[in-house]
Amino acid sequence: MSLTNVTKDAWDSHNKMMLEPLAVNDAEVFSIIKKEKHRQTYGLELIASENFTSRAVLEALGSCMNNKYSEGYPGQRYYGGTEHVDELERLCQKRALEAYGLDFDKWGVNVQPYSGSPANFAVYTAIVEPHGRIMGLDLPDGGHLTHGFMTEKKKISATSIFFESMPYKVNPETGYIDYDRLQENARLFHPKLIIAGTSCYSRNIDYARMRLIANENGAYLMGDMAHISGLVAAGVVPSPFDYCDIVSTTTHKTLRGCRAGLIFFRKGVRSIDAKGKETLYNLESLINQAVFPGLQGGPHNHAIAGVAVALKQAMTPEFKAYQMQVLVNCKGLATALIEHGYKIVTGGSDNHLILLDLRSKGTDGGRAEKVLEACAIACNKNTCPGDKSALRPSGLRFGSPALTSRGLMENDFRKVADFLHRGIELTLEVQRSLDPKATLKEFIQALSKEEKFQERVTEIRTEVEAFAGHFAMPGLPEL
Ligand code: DSN
Repeated sequence: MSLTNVTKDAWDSHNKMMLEPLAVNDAEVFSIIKKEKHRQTYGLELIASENFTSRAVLEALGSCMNNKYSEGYPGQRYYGGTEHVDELERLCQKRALEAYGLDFDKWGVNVQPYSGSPANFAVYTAIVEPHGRIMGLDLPDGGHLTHGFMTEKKKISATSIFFESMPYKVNPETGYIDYDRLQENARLFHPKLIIAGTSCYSRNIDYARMRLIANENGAYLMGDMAHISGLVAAGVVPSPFDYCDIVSTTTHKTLRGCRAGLIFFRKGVRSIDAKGKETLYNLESLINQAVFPGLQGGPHNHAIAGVAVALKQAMTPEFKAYQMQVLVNCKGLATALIEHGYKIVTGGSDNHLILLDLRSKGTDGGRAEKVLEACAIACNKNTCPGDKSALRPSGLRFGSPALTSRGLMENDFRKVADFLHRGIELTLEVQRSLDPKATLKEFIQALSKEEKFQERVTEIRTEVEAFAGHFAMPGLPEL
């Protein structure tokens, strides 16, 4: 068919289609989004890495900025028509540095990483040679995949395939990072990079101690503050910027923006030797080149717009109040669960999350997660320090950021703890009805097939939905 054969009707219809709202244009996708909106609104969101972003962020994210290619950096692009995305990217950089109180002469930032994992890989690509050595907190101990995760049998993360990874651990008795052992092992391993960051760790990191360990080995220290970046911006937890050479983060967890990543890097003098000779940082060009053209193509300008909006919000007194409440609510949740007889790893929390250790209760995270999910409570199973197998993690990770964004206060979190307790009690009941060796699949079958369990699920779920529906939902009104 040649272009001349396109009928006027088809062309008019095409033009109309391009202007239709989603509900009209694609009822199927619209209906899936509506279902997800309902799940978020009438459920209790306790996944520590999730949050509900604002209407303004979602509007920026859904804007025409999505349409623009702009490979390169402001002022040096491979495409025309980039004057506005240049302005946007510069604004986002400025706000990122301001939000963390950074001196523009001493720090720079790359706002193009698509998310946290690409940001971390870009840092390693920039400063660690292939098969160079990195040390990060082991994933079963609360670290992240991209901190070099591998098992005894297999290198899982690309960060352990392309770099040589030696993990550090938490003390299995206390749950706190074992800095002494990290120091001993670093003296043997001589890493090029040490990563101070976590995915499931409820305590503040001792950045000063990690700086000393890095210095002993001439290593770079990178803070991965993805989980706590909102708390850091509000100044309610210690800042990695005081001690690290590089800081990476996602922007959608406690920072409450859209999904993206940032890499902050130091500029200027790195060290001065005994004779007064200065060594300068060379991170800016290495990191910028690693992000683009090393690993990524065109930046996601709609995401950069959303991040810029979130960073503006992060500099307000309202944001600080929110982050303070995140901490209060998390402590309240921990206290209420302890009162219900549960054990919390490390005994409590300095930040936005807690890790519940279910070993003393005789169940595990996988089974409890399934029951809670059926009751409209979202959380995730997690290994606890000392777990023998990652296949049957014995803990549940809970975070307070998302529900705090909906306006829940400390007393509301007590009610949340009551729901969690009821869900875990039901988990134990289902388990007691089965052979002790029953698999997770058999557990799920019993839960979903047996009427007496379904009745209990419905009872809890109905109450959870009524409770959750009572709180406002940030974001776009309809979607
Ligand atoms: N997936 C995130 C978390 O849940 O912690 C980290 O990337």
